[in-house]
Amino acid sequence: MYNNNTFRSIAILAVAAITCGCGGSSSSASATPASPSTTGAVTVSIVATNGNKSYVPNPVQTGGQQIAFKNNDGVTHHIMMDDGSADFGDLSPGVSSAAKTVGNGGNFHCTIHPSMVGSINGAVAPDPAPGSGNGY
Ligand SMILES: [Cu+2]
Repeated sequence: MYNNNTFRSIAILAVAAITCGCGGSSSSASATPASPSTTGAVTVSIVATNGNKSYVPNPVQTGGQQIAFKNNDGVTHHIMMDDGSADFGDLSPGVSSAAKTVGNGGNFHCTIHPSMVGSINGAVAPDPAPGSGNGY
């Protein structure tokens, strides 16, 4: 249960986070988040913070193509291969990552929400154990 001051602080922080635009090197005034081209790549949609159901499709089949992630969720995600071979960076809502080569595949996760697991060219990554964070 929050009192009014706590709630107001959270609301102000949320607005600040949305309007900040921190970390971007672009000076573009466009209202649409810039997304790099993902032509020819397999694009994985990030749909929720929901264990191994966070991505569509999952598992991902690349057929040797590059892979990119598009954040169709409402919060920022940061996708990385478990083995560190590819890092797709911070993805704000609506933004697509650059397309990257992922070799023979493997498992990946969100560094912000470790319960968000997925797999490339393999079996479905197991849902994280209860208690591993983000409601799991
Ligand atoms: Cu995330």
